[in-house]
Order: sequence, then C-alpha cells, then structure tokens
Amino acid sequence: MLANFVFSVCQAVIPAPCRLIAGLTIPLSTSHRTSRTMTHSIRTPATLITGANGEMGHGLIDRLSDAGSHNIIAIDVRPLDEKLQARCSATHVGDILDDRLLERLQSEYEIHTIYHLAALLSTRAEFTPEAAHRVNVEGTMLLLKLAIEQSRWHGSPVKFLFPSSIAVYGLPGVTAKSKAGRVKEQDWNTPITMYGCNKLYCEHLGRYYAKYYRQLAADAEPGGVDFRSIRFPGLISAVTMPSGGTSDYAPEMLHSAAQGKGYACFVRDDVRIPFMVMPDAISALLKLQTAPREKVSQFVYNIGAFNPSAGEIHDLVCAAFPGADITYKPDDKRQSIVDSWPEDVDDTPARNDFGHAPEYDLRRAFEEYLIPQIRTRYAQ
Ligand code: AKB
Repeated sequence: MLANFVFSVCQAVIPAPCRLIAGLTIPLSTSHRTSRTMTHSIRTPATLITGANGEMGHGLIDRLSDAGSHNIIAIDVRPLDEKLQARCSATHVGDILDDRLLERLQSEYEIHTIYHLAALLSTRAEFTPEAAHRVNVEGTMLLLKLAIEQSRWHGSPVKFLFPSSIAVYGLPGVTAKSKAGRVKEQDWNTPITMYGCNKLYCEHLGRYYAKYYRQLAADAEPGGVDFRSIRFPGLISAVTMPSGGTSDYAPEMLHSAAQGKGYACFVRDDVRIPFMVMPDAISALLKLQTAPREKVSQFVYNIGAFNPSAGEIHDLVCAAFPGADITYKPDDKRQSIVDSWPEDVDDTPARNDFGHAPEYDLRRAFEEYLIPQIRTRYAQ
C-alpha cells in the first residue's frame, strides 16, 4: 500500500522520461511507454514477455490481448513492431542481461506472470556458444531471480512460463533415432548443441527455483516461482519467419515458395522431426499457464502435433505453389543436429494434465492455416 503510494507520488512529480528508483533519478532512455501506459498507475498486476518481438512473442501478444489481457509489458533487444506496441501497456528495448533494465522492471511493475521467450536458437548459438550461454542461461537465471523478488513483494507465486525445446534430446545417430520413436521427457537428455544444453539446464534451474531455492536458509521461502515449461517442436508460422534455428528448413521452404524465391533445403528429404503450427503452440502455452496448480504434475512437458519428413513438407509446398523451385543441398553439420533430435515425442502427460490437443494435423495445418494465410500475406 505504502509502496503503491510512494510510486504513484514519484510518477506524479518526476517528469518523464525519469523515474525514481531506490532513491536515484535515472533516465529511461531505452524504455518506450506507449500512450496507453502513461495513464496507468505503476505497480498494477502485469504480465512480462521477454523476446517479445520474436515469432512466438507476436502470436502470444495477439492472443493475450484478444483475450482481454490487460497489462502486458514487452521487452526485446529490437523495437517491438508497431502493431504489437499498441497491444502492450509498455515496451522496453533492451537486453535481459542489463541489470538496470531488470531493476527498472522490478521497481515499476507488479509482475504475476512471466513468459520468458528470449533466446538464441540452435544454429545461431553454435556460432557464439559463450554469448548463447549468457543469453540463454544467465538471462533465465536473472529472470527467475526477478520472479522470486516479485513474489516477495506481492506475496503470491509468479508463474514462469519457459519455452524449452526438442533440442534437449540428443540421439547418437539415425539408427537410434528411428528405434527410439516417440521419446518421453526423461529419455535421451544428452543434447549435442549449446542451445540444447542451455535449455536442459534452465529446465533444472526452474525446478530448483520453484522447489529448492535457498533450501538451507533459516528464512527459506519455497514456492515463490511456479515454473512451467514446454519442450516445443519445430514451429511454423504463416506470419513470421524464424531466424537462427535448425528446424527453420520447414518454414523457409514454405515462405520462399510463397514469395516465388528458390530454396536449397539444408537437410536430406528423409529427415523427420516433430513440428507444430504457431497457433497450436500458443494455445498449449496458454493452457499450461491457466492449468490449476494441482493438475500440473511435472515441471516440463513434451507436446506434439505432426512429424513430417522434409520430403513430405516439400511435396505439400509444391502442391500449393506448383512452380516452387526447391532443391536439396544438405549441410552435414546442420543435418547431424537434426539427426540428433527425436522423430516424435510422447506427449501423454501434457494431454492428461492440461488438455493439450492440437487443432491442426499436417493436412489441416497446410490447407486451413499455412497456405491461405501465407497467400494473403505475400499478396499484399
Ligand atoms: C531451433 O531450431 O533451434 C528451434 C528449436 C527446435 O527449438 N526451432
């Protein structure tokens, strides 16, 4: 109450773009508040989205705001697309590793849910593994710490939604891969990429912060973070293009064909991994977010939808765009990353615990979502 009062007074008397933080007046040079925010008092319950300008951020912000979600705070290293800015209460351009930005978030908002989407994906992370570790692991730890501190302030657990990945699996080769079939969460947790190692470790960090944080302290307070994670398959969106991933061959094939551009696929036609379309991925995240605590029996869940080979995707793309110029030019190194990922996942716990039920199988994904929306997008 007192904190609310102090912050409201600060907002009233200190002209933008400055705020009083822990007794210091600092410029908010990297923060952009939309006009909607200027009318909000600070410390209203908020949902924080990191990596908001990425593929999943786009879909998530649209869905949350369509569902009437109120106070969305978005962070990204790049300015958020204008269309999305209008759907957020505040947007901050900055790095999740920037202490001052995190302190600012801590002091300005009462955060109840965090969707921590910021990450360097599997291909990009192989070029700069140490930078990937900083963003993917240290960034996650800072946000978990923010969640703990937030929960101390407002007294309820902060829901922490963490997108993990099929990259946490590491099968030793194609024979083991085809023998393994649908892998369960605890199988083959031996990733071969920096990104996979980072995601797997962060799953454990989340479990630690949720259950064991400062377990030896006299004032240990377990339960400040309600950590919930989904291991996403390769994602395909009709609206955005991924960048820096190794499952990108599927969306790249499709978006190139729709634009009449040639494409050389960097994996063999027989390679098979699980995929899902973005609307189903967002639905799964939202279902897990709203699932009653007692139904959530594990910290990390597989989710599946369909698992076509690259050749099957090629055929569907060519059927929709008959002139498509798609060739195969496998890159041995990226191929071996995809060969280490499972050909399918067992998602029974997700179906039982929070009702995961993808709307789109492969045929519907192409016929009813991808092809019509992509045609419209590139016709404009
Ligand atoms: C990637 O390719 O790195 C991601 C993933 C499978 O998590 N799309």
